Amino acid sequence: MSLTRKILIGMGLGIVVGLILNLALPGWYDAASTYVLVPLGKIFVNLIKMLVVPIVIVSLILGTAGISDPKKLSQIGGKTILFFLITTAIALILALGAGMLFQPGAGDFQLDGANFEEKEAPAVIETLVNIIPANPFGAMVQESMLQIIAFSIFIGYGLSRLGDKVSGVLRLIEQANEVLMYLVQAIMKFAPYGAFGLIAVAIGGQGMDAIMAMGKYMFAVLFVLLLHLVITYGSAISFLGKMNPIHFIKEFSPAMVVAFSTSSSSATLPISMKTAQNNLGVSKTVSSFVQPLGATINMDGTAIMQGVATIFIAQVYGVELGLGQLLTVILTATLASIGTAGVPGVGLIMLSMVLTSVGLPVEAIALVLGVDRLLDMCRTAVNITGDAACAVIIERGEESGASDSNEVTA
Ligand code: DAS
Repeated sequence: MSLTRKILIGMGLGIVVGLILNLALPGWYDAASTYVLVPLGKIFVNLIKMLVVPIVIVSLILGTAGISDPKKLSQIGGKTILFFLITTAIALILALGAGMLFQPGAGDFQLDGANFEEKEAPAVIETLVNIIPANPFGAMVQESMLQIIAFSIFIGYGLSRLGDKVSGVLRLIEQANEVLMYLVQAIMKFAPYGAFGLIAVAIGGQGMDAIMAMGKYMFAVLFVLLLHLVITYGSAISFLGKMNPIHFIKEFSPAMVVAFSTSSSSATLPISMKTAQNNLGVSKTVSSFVQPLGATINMDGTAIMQGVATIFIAQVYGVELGLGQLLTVILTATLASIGTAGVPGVGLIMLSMVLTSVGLPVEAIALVLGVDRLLDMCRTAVNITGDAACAVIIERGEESGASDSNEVTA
C-alpha cells in the first residue's frame, strides 16, 4: 500500500477517533491523548524538528553554491533565477493575502498562546543587522533561523567561488544531503501514525471547530495554488512566453499528473523535461538547465503552503504578525523554497524554519500535518509547472535573441 494511502487512512482514523472522543467518550479524552495520541504526534514532530537545522544548512549551502556558480550564472542563469525569485515572491504575497482574507485560523478553534515565548518583533533594522550571526554555532543551538540561513549562504557562496579547490567539501555536503533526504523519507513512513495522533488530539479536544479550521486552511492553500497557476503563470506564459496558457497547461498536464501522484519534483523531473521538450518546444539546452535548477530551488507551491500555514497558525494562537514579521516570512519562505529538495513532505519540514523565524512554536505544524500530504500532491504539481513556464519563457527569449542577431547579420 502506498504511503499516501496509509497517511490518508491515518488521517481518517484520526478524525473518527477524535469525533468519538469529542462526542461520545469525552471522559476518555485525557487518558487517550496523554498515553497514546500526544506521544504519537510528539514523536513525529520531534523527528521533523531533529532534521530542520541540518537540512536548512545543507540544502541552502548547496542551493547557494548552485546559483552563484560562475559557470551557471550565464545569460540564461541570471534570467532564470530572476524569474524564480519574482514568481516565488508573488506566490508568497498571494498566500499571505489569502491567509488574512480567509482568516482560516480565526474561528472558534483557538489554542492557548501563552505556553510559548512570543518573540517580540524588533525593529526591522535590528532584524536585518542581527541576521549576521556573531556565533553560527550558537545560532544553531538557539535555532535562530535567519542567522543559520545567512551562515549557510555565506558558506555556499565561498564554495562556489573557490570551485575545484574545495570540490571535496562540496561533495561531502552533497553526500550529507543524500543522507538527510533518506532520513526524510524514513521519517515520512511514520507520518500515518503521527497524522493519526495529531488529528485525533485536535478533533478530540475541539471537535468540529478543528475540522472547520483545517478545512478552511486547505481551501485557502488550494485557492492560492490555483490563483498562482492561472494569474501568475498564465500571464507570464501569455505575455512573455508568447504561448496560449490553456495550450501550455494541456500540453504539460502529463507531467503535472505525475507530480501530483508522486509528490516529488525530483522524481517527476525526467517526465517534466521530456514533456517540455516534446510538447512545448523547449530546447534540450534550456530544458536541461532551467528545469533541474527549478526542481531544486524554485518551489512556488511550497512557498504558498508555508505562507498560508504561518498565517493560519498565528491566527490559531491569536498572534498578530507585524510588517517586519510578514517580511521575515516572505524572506524565510523564499529561502526555504530554495532549500527545499524535491521529495515528498520536505516542505513541511522547512515550514518549521519559517515558524521559528517569527517565534511561532514548531509544534504547531501538528495543526497542518494531518492534511499536508493532500496539499503536497497539489503544490508539487504547481512547483514543476513554474519551472516549465520559466523554461518556455527563456526559450522564447533565446529564440528572439537569435532571430534579432540573424536580422542584424543579414
Ligand atoms: N513535495 C515537494 C516537491 O517535490 C515540495 C514540498 O514538500 O512542499 O516539490
